Amino acid sequence: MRRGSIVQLIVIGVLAGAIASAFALIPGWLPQPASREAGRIDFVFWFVTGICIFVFSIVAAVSVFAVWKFRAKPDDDSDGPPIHGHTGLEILWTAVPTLLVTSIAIVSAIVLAKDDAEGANPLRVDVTAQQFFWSYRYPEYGNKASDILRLPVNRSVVLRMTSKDVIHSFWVPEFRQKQDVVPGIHPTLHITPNRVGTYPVVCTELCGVGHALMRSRVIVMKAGAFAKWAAKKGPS
Ligand SMILES: [Cu+2]
Repeated sequence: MRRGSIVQLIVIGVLAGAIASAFALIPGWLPQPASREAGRIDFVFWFVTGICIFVFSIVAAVSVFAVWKFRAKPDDDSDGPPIHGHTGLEILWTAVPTLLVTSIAIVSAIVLAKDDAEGANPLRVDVTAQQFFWSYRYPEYGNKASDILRLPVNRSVVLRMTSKDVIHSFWVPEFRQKQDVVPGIHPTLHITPNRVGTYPVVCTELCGVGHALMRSRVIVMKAGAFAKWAAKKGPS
């Protein structure tokens, strides 16, 4: 291959990579993370996206270059010259994807294990899903009931989930994690909210005619404000 061709391939690849990166970064696809776990999940997301952009740049460069340099004339119906194996190239295109997929698996496994680990002194909240609403109870505070999930900031939380009827799925986009709530089993989800604010709780498993309306809110509060609210008697 001529040096000029390699330079052209690299220029096309860099251009394709720049356009793909702009599409990935500029629109702000994800809401601002609001938990420690979300930060780690975002890291995996961008790690994988970076690898995708890298692979896309190579494929786009070779495709554009081939269309540009080796275009057949309109009346040329002949086959191209046959291609025989190239051991070096075959080793390369097996080794590189193996390396990339293995690194994604390792990074994902580490993040999954860390996100699933319970922090010190976690606050337990019982979450009940049913057609078509969410409700919450706080065993540490006399089983206080609430229709809104209130959580203290910077404290590890364990949600213990129950479904009364069909399969639902708990999701707060700002916390990133999703958890299916299957009747008969009680999955848990560990969250450490790290930003005060109000975020939506969404059911992400089609659960019946009211599924689209099965929404609630989570309010992440300062520790003092949460303690004050939790100490108040009666539902709120
Ligand atoms: Cu639902």
